[in-house]
Amino acid sequence: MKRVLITGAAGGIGRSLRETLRGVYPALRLSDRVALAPAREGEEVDRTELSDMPAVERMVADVDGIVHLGGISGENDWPVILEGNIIGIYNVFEAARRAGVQRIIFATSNHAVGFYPREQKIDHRVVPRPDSRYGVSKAFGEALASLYSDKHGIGVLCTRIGNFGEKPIDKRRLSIWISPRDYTQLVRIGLEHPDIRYEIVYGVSNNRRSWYDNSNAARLGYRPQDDSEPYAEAVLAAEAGQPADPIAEHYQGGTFCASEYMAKTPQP
Ligand code: 15L
Repeated sequence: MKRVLITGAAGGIGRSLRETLRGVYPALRLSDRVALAPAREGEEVDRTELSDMPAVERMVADVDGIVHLGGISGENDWPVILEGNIIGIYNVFEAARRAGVQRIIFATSNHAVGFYPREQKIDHRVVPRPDSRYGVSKAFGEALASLYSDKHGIGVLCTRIGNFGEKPIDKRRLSIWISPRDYTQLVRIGLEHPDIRYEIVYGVSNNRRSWYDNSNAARLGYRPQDDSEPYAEAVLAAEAGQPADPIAEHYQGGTFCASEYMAKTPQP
């Protein structure tokens, strides 16, 4: 990997990877729709709207691998999701194919499978159960990645990210938290592992309360170093006595499931 592109580089994960991947590859190309801090040594800064195909083609020129974080990072109205996460990811994969890019790491989300109940441990083989239009867009991205892997030979690692941050912020996030250093490790596996064709892994730390069987990530060499448990007492104490929505509490996707919920009988 000589030149690695990060889309969505102005977001929380992008800003973190800009630091942790600095100097790991000879060139980091950082792109976002908004302005970024000026390039330092070993960096290139780019400004691209992912719905603009000619601009996306320029963005991917001469890169060996892409970490695709760009797009909308939560629930939104359909036109916004359509442009940012459906048209946007199509443009990235199609431009990558035309440019001969061999590797893509896709930042998919726990919300692609958010309607699994919390008592069920799920692995990378479960069918999608999106909990939002946002979750549907992530499931679409996973399917598109599968197509470009099978048909065009691009190696893709789909990282179903739980919640990225310095520490877990609530009870739900104790089960799905990922630390910056663990996510960096996963991204590096995606870029550097010699045999990735199409893989789904969970982007979570080694959390004792995890809802995921992340054996596929372990098979690829992922050895997460962090666990949310040391934060559990403080997180649970801060939440004690707060009213809990029964739908949000029942499903892994939490409030993404409860929002706009109208079904009379909850699915198991
Ligand atoms: C996500 O996919 C979002 O990008 C992030 O903002 C959080 O909402 C996270 O999921 C989560 O479930 O905590």
